[in-house]
Amino acid sequence: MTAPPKPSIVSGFDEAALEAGRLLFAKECDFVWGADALNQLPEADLPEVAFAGRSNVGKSSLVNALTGRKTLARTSNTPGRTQQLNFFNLGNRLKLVDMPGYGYAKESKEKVEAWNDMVRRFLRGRVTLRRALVLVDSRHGLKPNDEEIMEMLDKTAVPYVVVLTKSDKVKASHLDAVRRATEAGLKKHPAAFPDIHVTSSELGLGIAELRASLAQLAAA
Ligand SMILES: Nc1nc2c(ncn2[C@@H]2O[C@H](COP(=O)(O)OP(=O)(O)OP(=O)(O)O)[C@@H](O)[C@H]2O)c(=O)[nH]1
Ligand SMILES: [Mg+2]
Repeated sequence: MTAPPKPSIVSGFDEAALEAGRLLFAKECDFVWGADALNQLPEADLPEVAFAGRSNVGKSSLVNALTGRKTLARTSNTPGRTQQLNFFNLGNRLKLVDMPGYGYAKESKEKVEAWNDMVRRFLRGRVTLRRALVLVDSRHGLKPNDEEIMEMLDKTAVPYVVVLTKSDKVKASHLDAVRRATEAGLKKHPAAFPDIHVTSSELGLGIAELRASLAQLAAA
């Protein structure tokens, strides 16, 4: 008996798309600027992808995993590490925007509110923003503050995709349940892509597929 043909589709991405993602994310990626406020944003000159999600969900780690650089974006065990809108230029084709987390942090209430406000207003008003990634912890699934940000993105018609993070931390059965519950939860959100990405920045799972998906947004 002959072996079955090697599948050319990996989670909906064909080999050409995966290669386009690999090539894009192999390019130089430089930190451009960290904005403390919306009047300090860098020029809106490239398509942008924003990394949103609760504090500590793994936004900065995902920027590092995608770009293959361990310390490009600063990460920490302590929630509230990222305190600015941090812009990274990927090969002059795409900007990645690592954002402060919403939710909790060991900072004053005022500071956390100010970050939340900056994140929301950035997501609502940035003309070059092509997509938001809404990161959700595989252990916990969607939480009320994720719902809130998704409702806001629905209203402003910013297309977004949910990325389950830290999939290495849960059993396959739990992951499957959270994935199904999350997909069901997305049905009521018109601007959400129905398919979600399951990733582990630690193990590199789902990273090639996410690169392929983001490569479709990059400037020529
Ligand atoms: N096991 C595991 N740990 C992860 C993964 N991704 C991130 N972490 C850990 O989770 C913690 C938080 O990661 P960060 O990337 O700093 O999270 P963040 O969302 O940027 O957090 P804030 O900037 O504080 O909002 C760190 O200790 C990371 O090492 C993953 O895929 N697997
Ligand atoms: Mg961070």
